[in-house]
Amino acid sequence: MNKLLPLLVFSVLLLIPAGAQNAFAQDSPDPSSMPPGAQPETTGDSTLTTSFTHVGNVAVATSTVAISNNVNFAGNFNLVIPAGSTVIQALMYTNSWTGGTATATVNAVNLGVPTTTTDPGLLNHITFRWDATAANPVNGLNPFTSVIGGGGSEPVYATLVVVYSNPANPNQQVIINDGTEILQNAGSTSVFNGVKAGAGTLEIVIGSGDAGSGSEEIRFNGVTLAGPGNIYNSGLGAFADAFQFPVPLVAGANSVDVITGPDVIVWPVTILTAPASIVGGEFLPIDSTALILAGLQSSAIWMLPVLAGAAGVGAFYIKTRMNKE
Ligand SMILES: [Ca+2]
Ligand SMILES: [Ca+2]
Repeated sequence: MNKLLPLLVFSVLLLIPAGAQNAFAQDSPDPSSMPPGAQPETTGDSTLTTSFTHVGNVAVATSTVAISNNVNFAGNFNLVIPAGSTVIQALMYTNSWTGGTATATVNAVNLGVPTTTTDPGLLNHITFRWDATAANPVNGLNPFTSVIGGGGSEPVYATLVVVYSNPANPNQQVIINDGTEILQNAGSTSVFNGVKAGAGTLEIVIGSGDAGSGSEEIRFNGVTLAGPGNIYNSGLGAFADAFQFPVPLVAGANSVDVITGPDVIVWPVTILTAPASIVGGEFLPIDSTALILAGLQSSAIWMLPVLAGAAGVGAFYIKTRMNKE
C-alpha cells in the first residue's frame, strides 16, 4: 500500500545540507612533512558525504589550482560558464596539513569564515570550505587569494566549484560530496544516492599526489576508470590532480572508489552530474538520504520541479511514499 503525501516547497533551488564533511590531502606520502606525532591516516575512515544536491536546469563548472605548499598564495580559477547562466552556488576549498586558520578572496570578495572538516585519523589536516557565491564567479578567469595562518601549512590545492543554471541545460541534478579523506595504502568509497539511470559526469579532486608510486586507482560502481598505476601525480602541478569521467549511472546508489598505494593523498570533493528528475510524468527519486524534510522519513521521496517564477525562484512539488508496497 502506498500512501502519497504531497508537499509544496518553494525554493530558489534545492540546497540540501546534509552531514557535511570535507576532505583534503597532503603533498606527499612523506611523513617528514607531517606534524610531530602525526601519522599518515591509512584507512578509508572519513568518506565524503553529500553536502548539496541541486536539481533543475543546472550544471557545474570547476577549477583546481596547485598551491605547492605556499601559505600565502594567489592564482586564477579558470571556469567555463556558458552565457546566459545564473550562478546558484559557489564553493572554494583549500587545505592545511597542520591545523591553523585560513582566509580567502575570490574576485576580490572576502569569503569570510570557512567551514572546516578533518579526517579523524589525522586531525591536524584541515579542509577549509568557503561559500563563494557572493563572489559571483564568471566565465573565464576568477582571481583568488588565500592566506593560511595560525600554524597552518602545506596547502596543496585550491578548488572552486560553481553550480549554475541555464535554460539550455537539460533537467539534471548536481550532487556535491565533500569532506576530508586522507588515504595511504587504502581506498575509500563515496556514494551518490537517488540517481536516475543514464549517462553522468563524475569529477574528483585529489591533493598531495606525487609523481611516484603505484597501485592507484579510481573506480565507479566497481568498474575501473583510471589505473591501476600512478594516477595521482601532481597533474596540475605540485600537488594537485583533478579528474573528470563520463560514467554510466544505475538507478539508486552509485559509488566512486578512490584507492591509493604508498602515496599519501587527500580527497576533499567529488561531484556527480546526473539526469534528473522527471521522465514521462513520473517522479524520479532524489537523494533521499540527504533530504531533510520535517517529519518525512519514508522509504522513498519523490520530487518534481513544478514551476519557475520571477528571479529564478522555483517550486518543487514533493511527494512522499510513506509506506512500502
Ligand atoms: Ca582516512
Ligand atoms: Ca602518485
